[in-house]
Amino acid sequence: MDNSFYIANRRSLYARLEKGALAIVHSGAAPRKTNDEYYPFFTDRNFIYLTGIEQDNAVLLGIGGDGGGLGETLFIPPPDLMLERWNGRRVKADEASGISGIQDIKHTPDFDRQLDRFLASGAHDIVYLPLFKYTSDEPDGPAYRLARYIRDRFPHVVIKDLLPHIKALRLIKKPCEIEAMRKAEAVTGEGILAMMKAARPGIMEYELKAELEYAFMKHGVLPASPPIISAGENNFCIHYNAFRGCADDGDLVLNDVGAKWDSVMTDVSRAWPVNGRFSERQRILYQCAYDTSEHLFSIIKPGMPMRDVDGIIRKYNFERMRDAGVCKSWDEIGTYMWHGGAHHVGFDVHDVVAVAPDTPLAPGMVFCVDIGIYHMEWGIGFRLEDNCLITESGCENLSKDIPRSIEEIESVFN
Ligand SMILES: [Mn+2]
Repeated sequence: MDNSFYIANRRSLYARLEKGALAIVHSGAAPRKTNDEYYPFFTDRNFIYLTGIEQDNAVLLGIGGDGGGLGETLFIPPPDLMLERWNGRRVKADEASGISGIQDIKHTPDFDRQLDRFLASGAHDIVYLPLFKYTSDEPDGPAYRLARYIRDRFPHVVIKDLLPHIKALRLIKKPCEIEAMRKAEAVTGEGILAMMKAARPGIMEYELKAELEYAFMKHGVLPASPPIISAGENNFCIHYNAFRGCADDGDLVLNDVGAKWDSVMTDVSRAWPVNGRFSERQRILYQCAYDTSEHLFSIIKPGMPMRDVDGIIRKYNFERMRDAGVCKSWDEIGTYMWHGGAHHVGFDVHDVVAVAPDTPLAPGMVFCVDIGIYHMEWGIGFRLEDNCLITESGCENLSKDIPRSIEEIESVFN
């Protein structure tokens, strides 16, 4: 993505904050896995949204107000020939400046000194940090550690959460994000088609995973999040990740996968019979989900409250299942529908955005329309999940080209 995207994101962010308030965002570091081995580094999504830089142990220091980025500094790890020989090249100052559009590049070890100077000066008495934990008992990340440091050394400084401000920005996707998402959708489609084309009764889930990853890697693209590829009864584990099962004749294969392009993710679920033909019961249930999805894409438009997406999915799908004779009463629907159907997608696969149940849909939002049906008695479970872009007049299904109707799916096997 062009650095004008990151520059605009930072300007919008700084403009939301009090004049002189500091905004600090860390890129993060990979946690240790075992002995001297680390998990792969995954750049903090807010850091990359604001800078475009994939480098561990980097820090963005911005200053609030309408200054348009005056006073912002990016701290990157200094060149280190020995460490780079082992662990790979570090981003250099001129590259970092080119990618992010930040003029002032310094080295990470200078960050503490500069922060101390700023806070001691009395000119900056508010510090914004993105204070996010998924569970309250998880170890402190760099923002929490820094918050504690500031509280101990500079008790007059007020610490505020930067996250609501970044979440407000991330809610509405810019045209370049949507372009990146379209590319990611195309790669996602290639991955799913590769699996369908390789399929035959008896194929292992890990073989299908290899097909998906090979299709992605031909584009140098990584999965947005760990792919979910399961078959038969394994489809009843919503976040299944074992890949050891076998897709037997008569099984539905479930893919809940997405490619990442330029930091933008997709999240698409498809289900298809490993033998290429839907059974009668698979056909009944799949058609309910498909009709529900088609209905949603025909009515979603700006102004509709976010909660209605989930609500209508559940109600409409219930009516389809009732008409098909599968589900007798509304009270039973929870037996077959195990999860909600609408989460935003963007720089995160479950995107971190400012959205509440009554938030009206607005152009530029992208969220999943996900219909899951789990019929344990019949041994059939699956999801049909697409990525919905809100447009000026309605919505667009960004993943519509990936086979989704029964006819489209069966024709891949013919
Ligand atoms: Mn998904």
